[in-house]
Amino acid sequence: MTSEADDTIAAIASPMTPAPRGIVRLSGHDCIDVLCRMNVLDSNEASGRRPFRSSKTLALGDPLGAIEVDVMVWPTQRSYTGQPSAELHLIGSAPLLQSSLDAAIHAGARAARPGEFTMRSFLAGRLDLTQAEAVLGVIEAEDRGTLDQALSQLAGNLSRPLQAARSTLLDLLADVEAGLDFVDEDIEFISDEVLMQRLDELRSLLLQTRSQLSDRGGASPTIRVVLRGLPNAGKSRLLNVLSRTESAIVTDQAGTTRDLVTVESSWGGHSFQLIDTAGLETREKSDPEAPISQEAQLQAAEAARGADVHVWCIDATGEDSFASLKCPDAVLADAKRSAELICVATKRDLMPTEWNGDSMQADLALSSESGAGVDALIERLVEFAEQRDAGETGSVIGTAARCQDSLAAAIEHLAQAIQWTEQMAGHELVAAEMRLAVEAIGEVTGQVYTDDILDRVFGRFCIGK
Ligand SMILES: Nc1nc2c(ncn2[C@@H]2O[C@H](COP(=O)(O)OP(=O)(O)OP(=O)(O)O)[C@@H](O)[C@H]2O)c(=O)[nH]1
Ligand SMILES: [Mg+2]
Repeated sequence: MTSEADDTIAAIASPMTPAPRGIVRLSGHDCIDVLCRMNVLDSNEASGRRPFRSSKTLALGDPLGAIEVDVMVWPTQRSYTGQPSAELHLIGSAPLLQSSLDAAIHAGARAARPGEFTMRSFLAGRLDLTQAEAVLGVIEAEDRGTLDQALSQLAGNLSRPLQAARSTLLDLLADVEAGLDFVDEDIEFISDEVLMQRLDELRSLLLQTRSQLSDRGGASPTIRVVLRGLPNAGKSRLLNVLSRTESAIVTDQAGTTRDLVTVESSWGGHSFQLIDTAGLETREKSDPEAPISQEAQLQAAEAARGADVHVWCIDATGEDSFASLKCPDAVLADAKRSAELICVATKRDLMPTEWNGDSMQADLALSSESGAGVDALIERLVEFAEQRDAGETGSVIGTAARCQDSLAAAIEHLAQAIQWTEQMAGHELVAAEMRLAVEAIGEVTGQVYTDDILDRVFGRFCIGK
């Protein structure tokens, strides 16, 4: 697979469904020559070193004739794939895209295999393996939650700590190996005590990473549901009804809840953590309650930031509506990007029978007094949990599955290195285990790879990516 990394490859990089725009992508050392042979670059343009865009005509022969194309060229290694690359943008019609690809192949390119563009980017050091898998996750994401995970993986949130751990381990290994060279002179570059401590820290970090990955890959973690709204909206009473407990104090005085109240519940096989918060308010500085209120607001905001679902409560008997909340990005500005917003009209029993919450743009109306509508809220929560689980089959799961064995091996080699050190079995043995751990971590991020690993990662991509 890797030996052909210099070929110039071409593929249709946009969906084969009718669209205003479609893309044929090329990458490889002969990319510019291929474009010249297709007559979409002239000799002047072919010698440029800067990326450029040019409007051209591409002759596709009978019966299609000549079509307008926008040619975008990255003539040097400074491209996504680390090779001269180009894109032809044309009308997104399947026969035109196919004929343009045929023209590129006729001019000397080879049809790209699945994931070959991203693999080149990896081979050029533009992405590490977990980031390459995240590209797949971004392409395949069907909801904000999965997109969020994939973007965070693409940003290096998984590989950064692992690369740092590998680099620390290499430094420690250098110390241990330097000591081996001076063993007769009794020179020590690192004490056994410090070595064991550092190895143990690295082992803990890897254990933590592995458990994060298995959280993503296996049983879904608890879903955090935060209840928010103005004072007296009925948040605490709703928490009690949902959890069938009397965990939160309920009174008719606004500002009852101060500390967060948290209860666990389970519906439809999913675990939820329900969090009751202080009602949103701002108090005058002169108000003796102001400092307590301010602290309660901070706590509520913090809980909101970490929540998966926001249940926004508004008293149905009041004047307010959810209109301003309907743009979740505005409301959930500093909340998780994947957070769900459910707007709930409370105290439904105090409203006329025919009232259903539409007038205040509620997602649902309920009563903690009669229990009406509470099941509908629970159904919404379970639906969210199911969607999230269904979404968690993307690349991040792929990463989790691929990396479990390597991480387990790295953890085991570190444990063995610690044990050899403790038993004073000799630094040769310790160094050998550390080297194996370095290699195992490198398999996760891609410093160490085999054709088999590359096939597993890039074989899951579609052609053109
Ligand atoms: N009739 C009726 N009263 C309700 C309902 N839900 C809450 N209440 C009443 O509304 C008042 C406020 O309820 P809480 O649950 O304490 O309100 P809260 O939003 O937690 O208020 P703060 O903690 O002050 O922010 C209490 O007197 C509740 O009994 C409901 O569904 N029907
Ligand atoms: Mg309350």
